[in-house]
Amino acid sequence: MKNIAVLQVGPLMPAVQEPITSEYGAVRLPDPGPGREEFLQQHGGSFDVAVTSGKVGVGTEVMRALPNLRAVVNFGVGYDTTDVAQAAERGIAVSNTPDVLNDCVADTAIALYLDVLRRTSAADRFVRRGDWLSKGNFPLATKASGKRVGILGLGRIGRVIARRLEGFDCAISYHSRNPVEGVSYEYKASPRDLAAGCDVLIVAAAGGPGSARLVDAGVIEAIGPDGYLINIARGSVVDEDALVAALLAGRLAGAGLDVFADEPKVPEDLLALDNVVLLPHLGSGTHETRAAMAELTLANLRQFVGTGSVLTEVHA
Ligand code: 8YV
Repeated sequence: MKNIAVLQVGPLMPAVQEPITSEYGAVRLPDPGPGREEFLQQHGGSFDVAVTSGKVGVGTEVMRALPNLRAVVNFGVGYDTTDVAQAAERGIAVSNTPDVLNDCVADTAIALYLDVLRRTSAADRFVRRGDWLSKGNFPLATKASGKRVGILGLGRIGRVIARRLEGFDCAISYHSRNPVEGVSYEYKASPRDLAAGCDVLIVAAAGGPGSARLVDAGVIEAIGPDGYLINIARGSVVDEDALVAALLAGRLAGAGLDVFADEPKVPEDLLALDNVVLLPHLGSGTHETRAAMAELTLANLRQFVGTGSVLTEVHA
């Protein structure tokens, strides 16, 4: 096989960036701004593979400017930032890093679940402010065990979340594009039905055009003023303006969010709300899981260079 030319699109952790540079001579695409257009015009035709992350991806324009691209190797399970429709049309393989992050993203969902219902972050702020001394006992929270939990998207991560919630004696229902075989959880025909029948809605659906604003104002209303929303998937799956409006008006009891529509921007109105837990998209962010993601990213690249196909191919 001829020498493969590798393009790095966006920042990557050193465990990926260093080997792709030293072993494959990867060249970094200039970030949006001066020099990028010229770079793509001059060199775009020379790259076979792009290595990127779920945060940046290979979008429509960059992909068009790489006429000989044959693979996109994506660090991250989510690939909504990559134009997978164009990739499919052009026969470009796209790989992601499934499974290795299921535990950590599911753990993050559980951390948010417990925090939002039992109000541990709010209670921590209460202690630090000195309110325990001046105001006495912290207000009562909501029981977390035994709740009715709806999971939107019962894929790899959704199933691990469900398994963990079984340990909390929760009654689990779910909605996915199709019922999932081999699970005993109740299937609901729509996101709204799911929301209407649960105390806590956990969003675990993949991002991308097919799931944009699946959780709209009607779904949020169906969760109701005593219900909670947890999102560890993508900000795009939830109508963020509707969510903020519902939280401000008390039409939702609280929310736990690891993802946002326009990261790293978080709606200003949420910062003042004590019933909302805000995380900086850290779902997979542990040493162990990021190392496993790096390894799988490199394994996909190695496989492509050796055989012309990737290991964990995305079928959009
Ligand atoms: C990553 C993620 O932080 O894998 C994903 O889809 O959202 C996270 O694990 C991120 O996408 C890596 O760029």
